[in-house]
Amino acid sequence: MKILQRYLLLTFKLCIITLDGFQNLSAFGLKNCFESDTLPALRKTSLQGKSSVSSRKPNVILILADDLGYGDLSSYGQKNWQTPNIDKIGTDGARLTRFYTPMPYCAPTRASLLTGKYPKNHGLIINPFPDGGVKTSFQTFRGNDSIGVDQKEFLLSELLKEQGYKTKAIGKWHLGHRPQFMPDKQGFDEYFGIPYSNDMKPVKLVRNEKTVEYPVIQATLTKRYTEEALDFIDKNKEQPFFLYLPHAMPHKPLAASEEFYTPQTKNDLYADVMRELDWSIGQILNKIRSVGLEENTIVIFTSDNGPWFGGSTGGLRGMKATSWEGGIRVPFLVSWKGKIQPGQVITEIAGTIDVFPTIANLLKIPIHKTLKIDGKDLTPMLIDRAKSPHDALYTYFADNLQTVISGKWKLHVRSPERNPPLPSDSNWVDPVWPDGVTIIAQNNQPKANQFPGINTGDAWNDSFLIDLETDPSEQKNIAAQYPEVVKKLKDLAEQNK
Ligand SMILES: [Ca+2]
Repeated sequence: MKILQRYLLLTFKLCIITLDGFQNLSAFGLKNCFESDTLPALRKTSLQGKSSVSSRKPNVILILADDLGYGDLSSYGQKNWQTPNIDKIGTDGARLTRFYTPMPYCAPTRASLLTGKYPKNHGLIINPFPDGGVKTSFQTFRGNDSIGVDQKEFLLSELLKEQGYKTKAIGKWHLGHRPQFMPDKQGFDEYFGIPYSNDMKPVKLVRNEKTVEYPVIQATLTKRYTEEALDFIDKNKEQPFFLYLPHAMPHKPLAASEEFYTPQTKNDLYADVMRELDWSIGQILNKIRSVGLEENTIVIFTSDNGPWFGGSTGGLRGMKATSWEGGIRVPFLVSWKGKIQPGQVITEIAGTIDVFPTIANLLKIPIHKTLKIDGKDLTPMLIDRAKSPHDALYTYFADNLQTVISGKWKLHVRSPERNPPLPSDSNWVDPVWPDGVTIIAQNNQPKANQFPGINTGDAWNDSFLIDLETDPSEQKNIAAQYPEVVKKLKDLAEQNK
């Protein structure tokens, strides 16, 4: 019912927008709107229901890791642990080396993933916090207990549900935990997971909107999310499905099941967690193959932002919550057997905002122009080796524009650092700690001296230009040598702040 209402609302808005003023309101343009050649997908499913949808429509599995760094996968250079299953998505298809999230933290990026918009345009620019935020010795995590992604936003889940897809979200939602924002109100038939970060109190496990476990046994979360995903694939192998799997790990507190936890080797909890995450993706890929859906399933793996302590940026500067590359550049792997040529390594710029339009286009679902999506379709890049569709990408922090990225250039418009700075004391223990049950003690978590990125280089000033081709670690400000580039990027910044 909500989708039908939204469709009618969308149609109404379209008509209003396309009319010059309201002089033709009696005719309402409705006929014209329904005859728009860009609307058939919405019209078809809204009017005919999902029974008419062909079972040959490709499935979509979108896996999002939490705080997984650019250097956390073997295929991106990680040497301390192996991630063969996650890497396989890239060798079966494409691996992108310059994929950017629009913000260096959770909720805004997740809303961008599902709406295709920059945070300033979908409106969720800070994290929902069930306890209103956390104050620690070095920072305040500002948040709000009552916010969520605006209900007028049209999510990827809703687009696919309109097309007759069976839809399920498993894991961290974080687009609002109040009833009106929950996944079952946002195009998902089913939901199972913690509705926000696994360090936000009260940590509770929810099925649809009902709490089914409190306190949560975090050690078995990855395992249980995986089982839930496998079950969903099994039950829906005869019809198109959209599985959105935003795993809880490797967000702190880290927790692994007994099968992967190795207390005998100290300081490698992050590796344990990564091995279990890799196992999870292996299970899902095996399942797709065993039920014969390998050639009819698009699989995507990415992360919502850079790593916190213990992870790796792969030699990029900074970390989560900064606008250095370590905070915003993340792995992105995509496969679709028979459609996306295997073994591609793509070095063009792309971003989280592109996932919605790319999936829509791969599935040949038209997106109505009134949705005003910021992302671009990456299909030509993935299928035909085209250049990036973006002249520039923009990253933000809350309501501030932070960086402009154009080809090899990156201009830092505002300070990329946190203020006050992150702790560096090796005895520092993260005071943010959830309620709940875990087999992992707090002092086993990575410490502040396990800084995940590079923390050297020139200090920021208000004219700060980096050549990422020759200086991916952002060590040297070369603004003085390229005043014309600085001017061009500052002009773009002005237009997109
Ligand atoms: Ca995150």
